[in-house]
Amino acid sequence: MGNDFYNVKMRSSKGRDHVSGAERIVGRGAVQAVMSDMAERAFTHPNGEPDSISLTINKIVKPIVTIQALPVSEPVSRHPGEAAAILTTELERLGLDGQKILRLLYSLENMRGAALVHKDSLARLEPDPLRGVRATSMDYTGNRGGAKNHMKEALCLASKVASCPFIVAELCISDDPSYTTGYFASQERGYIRLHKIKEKGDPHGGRIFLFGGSRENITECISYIEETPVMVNID
Ligand code: WAQ
Ligand code: MG
Repeated sequence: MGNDFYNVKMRSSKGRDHVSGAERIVGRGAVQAVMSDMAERAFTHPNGEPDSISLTINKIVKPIVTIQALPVSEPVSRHPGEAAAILTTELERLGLDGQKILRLLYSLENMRGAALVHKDSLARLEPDPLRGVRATSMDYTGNRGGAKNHMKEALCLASKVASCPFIVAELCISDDPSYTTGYFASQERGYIRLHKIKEKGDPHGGRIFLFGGSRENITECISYIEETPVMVNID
């Protein structure tokens, strides 16, 4: 009992709009402190005070997988054109159609999750394309809670997604109008930060998980990304 771990999740909304979310994987003894920290994070979100905050606690029943964070690199990227050029190079290195994939990335309507896309046909593989696939059930070492740490949370998510054997790469643009750094990530190339991937003030964002498996692997891939508990060793 004392050795059980729990997935603690927070979601907040204002009217019908989503405001913020967060999750942690912690031992029984830390649950109470984490819940109070998350409620505070929800109340003080820069997008305004929510009128509804949900906190849920779920005991982790599957074994927790521990992985190493992807190595981080930071090439010079001074404007969206430069970021797009780096993305294109990375996609072409994988033998993929960089232009088409970028067009899809910039055309995604804000979703809760990521588009799961076949790397060659670019077919959408999610059961619900409006929602997308949500990477959840993960946390990273040294997480002290508090306000959203865009980079650490993204590195944690990207490391988990890249550790799925059917994913060849991920592309990400934040939907936060003031956060203009995005990334490209893959097991081979690591986590490549792309500053100024969009103009300041642009509320559009999105994620693409590029799938390289066969039809039979889709369910297993989604189940790993959405459900397998993963702890990412970040330091
Ligand atoms: N799983 C899958 N997709 C998600 C998830 C999730 N858990 N959370 C968000 N998304 C999708 C969704 O379509 C959002 O619109 C989009 O990603 C962007 O989400 O090194 O803040 O939470 O400094 O706005 C990158 C940090 C920050 C780069 C990314 O994304 C760096 C970020 P946001
Ligand atoms: Mg956001």
